[in-house]
Amino acid sequence: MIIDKENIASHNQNNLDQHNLRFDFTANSLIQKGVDVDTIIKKVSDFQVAIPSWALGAGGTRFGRFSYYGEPGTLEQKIEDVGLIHALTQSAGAISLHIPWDVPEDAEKIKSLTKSLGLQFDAMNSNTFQDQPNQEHSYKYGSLCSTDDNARQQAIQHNIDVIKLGEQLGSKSLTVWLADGSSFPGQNNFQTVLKNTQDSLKQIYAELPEDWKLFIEYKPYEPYFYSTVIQDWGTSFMLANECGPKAYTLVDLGHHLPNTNIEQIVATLMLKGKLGGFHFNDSKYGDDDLTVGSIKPYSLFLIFNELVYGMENNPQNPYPAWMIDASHNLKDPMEDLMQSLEAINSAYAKALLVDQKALREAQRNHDVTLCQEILQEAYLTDVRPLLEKARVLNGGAINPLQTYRQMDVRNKLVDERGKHSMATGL
Ligand code: PSV
Ligand code: MN
Ligand code: MN
Repeated sequence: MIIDKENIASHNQNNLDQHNLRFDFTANSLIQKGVDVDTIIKKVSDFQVAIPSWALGAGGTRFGRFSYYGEPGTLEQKIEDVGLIHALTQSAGAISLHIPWDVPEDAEKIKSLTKSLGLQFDAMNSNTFQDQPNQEHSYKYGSLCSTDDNARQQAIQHNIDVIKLGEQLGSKSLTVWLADGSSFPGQNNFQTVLKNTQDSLKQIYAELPEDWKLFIEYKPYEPYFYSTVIQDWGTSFMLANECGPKAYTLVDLGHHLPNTNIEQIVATLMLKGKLGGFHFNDSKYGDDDLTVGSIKPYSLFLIFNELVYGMENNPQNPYPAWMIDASHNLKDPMEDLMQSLEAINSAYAKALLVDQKALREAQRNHDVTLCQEILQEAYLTDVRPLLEKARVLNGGAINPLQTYRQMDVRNKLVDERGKHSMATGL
């Protein structure tokens, strides 16, 4: 392990005075306003976001893939990278695997490595959007929606196999994202492909262990450009309801058409107890998978405002599964993921600062101006010292990114793994 608690503690020494100064100022200002600062720090500490195995390698654009060196070439190395991020941030306590990219040679070994780094297994992700070498039936024209019974059956079986593997590892959920759709009008019969998808999901659901959840992702377009079978939250919600109580909708921030009111979708799903999971990223145009909070931080805050409200007021909704779903082709993925975690924790902490009582009162009085003021008051608070405190208390770095650079982690990984290692994945 390149980083241990002692290393981090010694780097923290350089930042401690600054941190204390900033923390005291922020905490005192908030306490004066009646905020329970300790509770906010505790909630931020408890908030753990999974890192997907495919986010540790350099993702491609449609036109090229540029390595950034020292990429994790094996599942063990991907897990170790998440371990590094978690050691520094104390907020990435889980990894999400994608099958068949991440099939372990020895599940027990992988399990104990993961545990030794303080990580858990988040949702398993199936892959029926690519044909694998030697695969018998092609997914070129769809998988769970396919009108080719053989391809459809093969895709169902793959999902069942992923559940079985997840059981060995100790995962508790399966996320299904389907590329299934069409690029040209007339290519698919909408009703047939939807019905096939529904039937397939029901067969997968029937194999789900009692304590597991099924997450159904939606996406309006891409890779196909005319229609996607599970195109929106309504379709996902309907399919989840058809499957049963262990099936939920999963919201991926990048899977919406521009200007969609995602916070309202969140509120609706939580009211109905069907928001199962969340994939964080940011985008300008579509499924851009950019660093969380890099384009629309205020939207992220508004989404968290609904998540916080939902977590406090909707016991019918289980605690959602959190994951970053990003792709990196310019920045070092580990740096990018740390920036994303900071943005997530920051939006969460700000949402926790919203004076819910005052907001309800202002809403009742139809004081629209005050409603906005209350949200802005929370959003404009600099919560970074609170996030630093949450990390320090758990043995993380006051400044994870700076510590990562000062420790020269990337170059150490290049020494260890070589320059041209390559991750399996997108
Ligand atoms: C494709 O859009 C995608 O980004 C989905 O969001 C999935 O969650 C991910 O790939 C992995 O399959
Ligand atoms: Mn996703
Ligand atoms: Mn996506």
